[in-house]
Amino acid sequence: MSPRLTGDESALWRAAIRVLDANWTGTATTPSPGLYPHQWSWDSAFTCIGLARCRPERAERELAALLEAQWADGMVPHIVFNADLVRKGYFPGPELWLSRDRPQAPRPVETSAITQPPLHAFTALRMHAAASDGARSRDFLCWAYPRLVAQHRYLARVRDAGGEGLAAICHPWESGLDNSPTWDRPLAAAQPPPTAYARLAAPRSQPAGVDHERYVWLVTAYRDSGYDEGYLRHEHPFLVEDPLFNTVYLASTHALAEIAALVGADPVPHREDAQRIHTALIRRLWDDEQRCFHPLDLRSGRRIRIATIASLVPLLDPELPAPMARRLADLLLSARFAGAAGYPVPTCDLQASAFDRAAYWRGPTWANTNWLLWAGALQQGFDAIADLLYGGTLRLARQSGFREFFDPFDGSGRGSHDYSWTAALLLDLMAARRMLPEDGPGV
Ligand code: 2M8
Repeated sequence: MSPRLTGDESALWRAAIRVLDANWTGTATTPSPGLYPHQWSWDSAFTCIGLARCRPERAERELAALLEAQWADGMVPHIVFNADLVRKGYFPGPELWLSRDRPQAPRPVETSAITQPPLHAFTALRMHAAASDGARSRDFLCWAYPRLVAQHRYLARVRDAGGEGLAAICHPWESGLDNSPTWDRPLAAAQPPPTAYARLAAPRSQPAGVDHERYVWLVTAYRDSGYDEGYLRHEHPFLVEDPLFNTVYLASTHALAEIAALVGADPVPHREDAQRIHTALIRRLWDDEQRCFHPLDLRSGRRIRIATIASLVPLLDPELPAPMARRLADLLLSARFAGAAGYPVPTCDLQASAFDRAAYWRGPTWANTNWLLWAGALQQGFDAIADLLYGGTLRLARQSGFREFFDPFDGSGRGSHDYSWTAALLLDLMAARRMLPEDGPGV
């Protein structure tokens, strides 16, 4: 008999669904209506993983809305703007990106012109695995497959600036971990000219100041090149190979091979791509001295040696050599990460000088990175670590609700309330243990 939810867990399940229902716009789930009122790329991927457990048709609509906003070159934008919102509801909005001026951008929606971790093929496969209507779900995969292939071709064709199979990111926003200390050095090296940017609007409080100005300047520099591929590879001042982005890319490439088999396409090219990404991930980003993965700054040619949550995410690589997996597990459990945090896993090494328990991606615990590590721990057969991450993440939501992020020492909630991926991933964690409410998952 499958385990059932306790009263407390049933309440959590229902509350999570209420959050996702409230954040639904009709085509997508906003990360949080107040702070992030549009559709974000990797938020949608995480949210669809949860929606697949309770609102499967809506998961398909959401992923479709994102893929319909794909650029002609295959790039899946990190934001799809909601045209119904008053302008300036979020800065920077369409007025910074000016996607409407670019022939390769979709119509009539407006989008950003950079991407985010490509979790979408991985998500589509999970949606299929959770589906009760197999035929319908396969139809959706048939529709999504060529679009996902185009997304991966874009990454291989345009972003492999290092030439060995990894995809480089051109902006901290593409990492998803915007103000991670990882980006401090490459951002500091990317010096904008003194007149490059006059503040257009008062940005939100986090991250603010000089970093935010650099973020905007990086966008304007890329935009002013006409979002040119050659400029991006050869001149753009920020270009980094990141282990989190590339592990997600690898996981999705494996998923593409499985999707190909399901829709009657050839899985072999995807398996070959996965092999190439895996080899490059280890060859280029494994730091034997520090015993974890670190990003490679393609502009300076140097590793960025600060341990963050991204250093641990390669646990999700199914072919990670066992000694490396063990070292990552040791680091994860050490006093630098889970071992000294009451509410693991902090997003930055607790012993790093840049660690800040309250500052967004510089230390707090996030549900999505916990979820990635949980999936990675299961992948490696580290069941005790998976249990730790499962229990810790549930405890955070029980104590503080579906907050954007959490203090890693006392579990208090920070950032926005009713944050979609926190709610969605809680649903997935509970469903993965087959803990479903008596009256059906969609209650
Ligand atoms: C945060 O990023 C946006 C820019 O993309 C922002 O700071 O305004 C990050 O947490 C990112 O990972 C997330 O996708 C986005 C929306 O939740 O917010």
